[in-house]
Parts: sequence; structure tokens; C-alpha cells
Amino acid sequence: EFRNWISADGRTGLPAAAGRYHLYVSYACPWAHRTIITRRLKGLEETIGMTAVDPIRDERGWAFRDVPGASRDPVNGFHYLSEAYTATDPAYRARVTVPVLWDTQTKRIVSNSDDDIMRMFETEFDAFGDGGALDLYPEAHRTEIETLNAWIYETINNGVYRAGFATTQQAYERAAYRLFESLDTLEDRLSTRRYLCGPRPVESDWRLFVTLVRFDAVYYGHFKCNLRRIVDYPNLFGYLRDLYQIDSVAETVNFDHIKRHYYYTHDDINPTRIVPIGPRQDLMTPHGRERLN
Ligand SMILES: N[C@@H](CCC(=O)N[C@@H](CS)C(=O)NCC(=O)O)C(=O)O
Repeated sequence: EFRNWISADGRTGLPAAAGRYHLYVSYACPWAHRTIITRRLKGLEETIGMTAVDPIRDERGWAFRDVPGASRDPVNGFHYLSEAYTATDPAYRARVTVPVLWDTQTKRIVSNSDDDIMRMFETEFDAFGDGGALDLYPEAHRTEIETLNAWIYETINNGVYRAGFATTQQAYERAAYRLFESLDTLEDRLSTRRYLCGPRPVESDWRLFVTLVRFDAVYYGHFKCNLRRIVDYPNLFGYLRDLYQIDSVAETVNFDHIKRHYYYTHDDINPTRIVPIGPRQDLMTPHGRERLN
């Protein structure tokens, strides 16, 4: 794992700058998706370049190809994301994951931690983009945000994976029941609050969003998280549409990449690689949640 830190004032040796850093992502991956959304919402598209990999991952790992929604690597000409890892550490043998934040100056990976990349975009680039106008990590809510993040990660973001990749009935049921307990708790919480911490979305909302938006299309079927769909929860479904309709967030959601990636890549779960045709869903319908402001 690479966890260097870019700082607004340069004290870490990696100063925030325009045109220096580049983000490698997959639109399929929920962890990468959070960094794509943060970059967008903070208006950092001109400041930090971004390249998406092919959603189809084979035994050579994530690859840069000219396919719809992805492209070759314009920065380093890498064919595989693994090249970024070995360029940084020739002895690297661990998992090659997205997202990756690359430094074009030192020609090394800054970070492959989605938590850290989000946080750096949120707090260290206020001299760029929206000039710090949007605060996704407000001081007054930091403790609450950390608590929410840990719980959402454990039972929801990672909960769906635990259920989906379980190899025993017991492990599957434990993860799946815990997941739906959390969704029930959120359904309740979101009956009186528009977003998790009140009238404005914060980091935790976007961390939750990336799992909710994939839920009915992928996790419900592919990962067997099928007690209920998100569309069956009035508050959660309204909340999901509310977030989806903010600014240009919808443009960061690529259902083609999401569905093909999951149904194609996990041989053990879906050996036929058939991608289901559904669900039919419209996330652009009015959500009516302004009343909670
Ligand atoms: N928590 C990690 C998770 C990243 C991750 O697991 N990404 C997945 C895609 S959703 C990946 O790249 N997997 C490649 C592999 O496991 O070989 C982060 O900090 O970014």
C-alpha cells in the first residue's frame, strides 16, 4: 500500500499543484468512484487529470484500452495498471487496485488508498478548483463522520463483498443480515434528515452512495444481497435519487462499466459471464426530499 500525503503547504514534500497529479480509476469500482465524485464536486477536473481503465479485468489485471468510457494511458503510456505499481516499487507483489493517484514529477504512486485520496481532494486543494467553497469534511461533524464511515464501511461498503464472496452459508448469512440491519437503520435516520449529517451531503454520504447506486443492479443479484432492493426503501431510494441528481454526479455513474465488470470478472460467482438485462430503473424522477431541509 502506498500512502503518501499531498499537502496544501507542501510540508509533506508533495505540494498541491495543478497539472502535477493524475488519477487512475475504474468506473466499476466503488472505492474509485468515491474519488471520481470528490474530484468532480470539488471542481478539480482541470487540476487533476483522470484516466479510466477497461472494466473487464483479466489475469493481467486492470488495463488501459480504447473502449467506450475508458482509454489508453495518456500520461505514461502504461498498458496495465500494474506498471504504475512496479515503477514505484520494483519488488511490489501485492494486489494492483484502483484508485491510484500518480505523481508525474517523481513518477511514482502518491497513494492507492481511496480514503486518503478523497480526504486530500477535500482538504488540500482549496487553492484550486472551487476554491474550497464546498466542504465535504466540516469541522463540526468530523467525529460523527468518522463514526459513520467506519460503520458504513464495515456493514455496507464491505458488507456486500463479504456476502458476495462468502464460501459458507454462515458467513454469507451473517454479512447479509448485518447489511440489511444497517440499511434499516439508515431508512429510519433518513426519514427526518435529508442527508446523513443534516441539510448538506458530507463525505459519508458519498461513501454510502457508491454502494447504494450499485445495489439493485449488481449486489442484489450477483452478491445475493436480496432481502430487499433499494427501490423498496422509500427514504433510501429517495436519498439515492437526491444524491444522483446533484450537479454532475450522474455523469460519474457508468452502469455499463459497473454491470459488465462485476458479472464478467468474478468467474467463481458467475462463470457464464452473462450480464443480466435489468433492472429497469430511473434515478432521475423527482425525489421530494427538499421538504426535509
Ligand atoms: N480500499 C481500497 C480498495 C480498492 C479496491 O479493492 N479496488 C478493487 C476494485 S473495486 C480492485 O482494484 N481490485 C483489483 C484486485 O483485487 O486485483 C482502496 O483503498 O482504494
